[in-house]
Amino acid sequence: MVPKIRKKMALRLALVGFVCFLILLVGVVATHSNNSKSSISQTSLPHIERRGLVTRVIDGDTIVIDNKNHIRLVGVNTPELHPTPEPGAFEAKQFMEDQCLGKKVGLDVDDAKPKDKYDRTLAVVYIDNGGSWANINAELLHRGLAVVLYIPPSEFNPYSWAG
Ligand SMILES: [Ca+2]
Ligand SMILES: [Ca+2]
Repeated sequence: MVPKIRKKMALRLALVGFVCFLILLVGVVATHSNNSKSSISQTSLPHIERRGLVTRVIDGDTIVIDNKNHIRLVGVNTPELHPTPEPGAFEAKQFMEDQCLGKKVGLDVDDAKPKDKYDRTLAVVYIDNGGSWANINAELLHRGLAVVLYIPPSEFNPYSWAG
């Protein structure tokens, strides 16, 4: 009788141990996924009017979607690369490449002024962060990679992103 009871106890202990391990594992995975998302501010319900694949990053504030449409990020200005690179120009371009190049993005086109004088679409660019959207124009400001460039009329007030 005694060995049988011990066997039952051992089994029960093993089961409890396994359940503890599972709980721990779930906790570690949850913590990890939270950390990986916390770097970029999230917007739950942006107004996305168009979508496109980013095929080229020209500089920190200008991208090309679907190989043809030039998009100028509205409300912000990043340092120029040409004719001579200004301080921070490469950093801003690199950030845009890391965030959007080769990815599908959402656009909220400026209803008050859809294009600039160079025929580039003026828009807020949203990146898909696994189900939630991040305003990349605002992110450039938050990271100090861009400054506010507010040219009315505009649908957007970039000063409201800067805080
Ligand atoms: Ca610029
Ligand atoms: Ca719009």
